[in-house]
Amino acid sequence: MGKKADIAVVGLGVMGENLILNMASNGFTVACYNRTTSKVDAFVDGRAAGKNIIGCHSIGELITTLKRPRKLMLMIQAGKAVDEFIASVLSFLDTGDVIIDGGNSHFMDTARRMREVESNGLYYVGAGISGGEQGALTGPSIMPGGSAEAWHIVRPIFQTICAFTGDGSPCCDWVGEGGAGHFVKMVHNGIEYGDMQLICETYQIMKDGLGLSNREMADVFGRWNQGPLASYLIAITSHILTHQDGDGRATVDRILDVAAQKGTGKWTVVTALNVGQPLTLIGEAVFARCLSALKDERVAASRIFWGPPARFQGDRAAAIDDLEQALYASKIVSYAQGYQLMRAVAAEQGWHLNYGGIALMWRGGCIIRSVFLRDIKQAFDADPDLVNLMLAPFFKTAIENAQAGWRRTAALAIHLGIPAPAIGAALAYYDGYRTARLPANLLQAQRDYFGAHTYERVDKPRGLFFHTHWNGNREATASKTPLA
Ligand code: NBP
Repeated sequence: MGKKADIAVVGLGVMGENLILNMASNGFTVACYNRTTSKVDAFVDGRAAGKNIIGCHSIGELITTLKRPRKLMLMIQAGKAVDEFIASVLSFLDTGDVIIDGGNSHFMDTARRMREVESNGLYYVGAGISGGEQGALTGPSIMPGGSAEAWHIVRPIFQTICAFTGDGSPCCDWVGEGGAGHFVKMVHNGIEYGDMQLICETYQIMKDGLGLSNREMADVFGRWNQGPLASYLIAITSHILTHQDGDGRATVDRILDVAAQKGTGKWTVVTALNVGQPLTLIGEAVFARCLSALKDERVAASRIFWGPPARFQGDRAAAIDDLEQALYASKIVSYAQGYQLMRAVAAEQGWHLNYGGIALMWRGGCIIRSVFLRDIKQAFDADPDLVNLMLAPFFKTAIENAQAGWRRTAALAIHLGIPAPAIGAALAYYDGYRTARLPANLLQAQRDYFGAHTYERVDKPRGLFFHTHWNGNREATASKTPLA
């Protein structure tokens, strides 16, 4: 028997192949297997040639190739495939071996799988991985969670192959029990949806409202990338806007305006709805993709409905400065909402999430990497129990400074008839959050009127519920429990 492998990776898709090459270039010996075994041969003879990568054609062969405790990492399609693979491999493994799922699995599936795998004497790790093809090859952000005992087993590999921040901190740390790693990765993806939608809204306001050319917009995004908005997504947006097809025409102008989605944004919003958290910006980002998909209806409606002529008259440079403020403030709201969701789910699941550590993991390697995450880390390091990111002194001042431009941008979009749902949702959330008395008093009255659902009163202690006979005598009656 030849050299034993440090880890096995199952699945030779885009992510699997590149992670294997990353591991091998960092000195690890990697065994690989793929359901369609011809891909193993193609990989071993191609990109993996001459490297410490062992191609295997059966699960049995894969397992015997591994050092103990065995580490078996799945990089396959999320869902049924993961359950089927786990079921097929259990009988080959021994106590103390570790199964790692590096795909985009739902965190509740991961929690369930961890229980099942642990009941067989094995450990289970659900590791969210972000960074796409390039990140997998050169250093992704890795968010592992699951069986706590497995962390010291997988840590030497994960904290070697991951991305690092400028000061040398690994963008990988233990997130928590059960599905915590995949949950944090899911929220990362939701935030990615929000960041992308916000950038797209500023693009449309600049293009259709201010009449900027692709070149001019590329320059604006390039300038923004030098300031507090500096991030991977702003940088690639600037690059995309300069890219031309072979005939010299802008590639972006030829791309169909129908957004696809794989579901992690939707999962994030559904989770927020399940725990009653106002994740409005990411919700709008998901729905904006849904609306974009109604292309034929939109084209037909564009011939039926009219709005204001989207022509801007005024100071373009000042409007662009306002847009930068709107984007920045909206982004603060988006992350504030994302962190609120994490707090709520952590409380429900009994996780002790390290919020500053999560910001650190997202600082390098992943799609939402940005300068901004450094400020978030500092805010949570200063106050790990921060109730809302907007309340951190740094972000409170940032929102105060951005507020006037943010409001002008939202008003401009409405005035010009350009949809900016994420910017608008962010501002509405901010205004709602800072409003001591919302109109929910009237709403409660309506519920009590038509359904006798009861309400609490401002002139009585909390926890006492009243019902008014709205069409009869005007005296309220009290009870200790609300009706549904
Ligand atoms: P894909 O998501 O396209 O999956 C391809 C791999 O899954 C192939 O190896 C395929 O084997 C295998 N597979 C399938 Br499909 N059904 C299977 C089954 N029933 N049993 C065993 N293997 C099966 O690959 P990917 O884009 O590399 O992504 C891998 C995971 O990482 C996914 O969960 C994805 O969501 C996640 N992820 C992807 C990215 C990205 O940028 N692409 C980023 C972060 C995370 P075959 O060759 O025999 O069909």
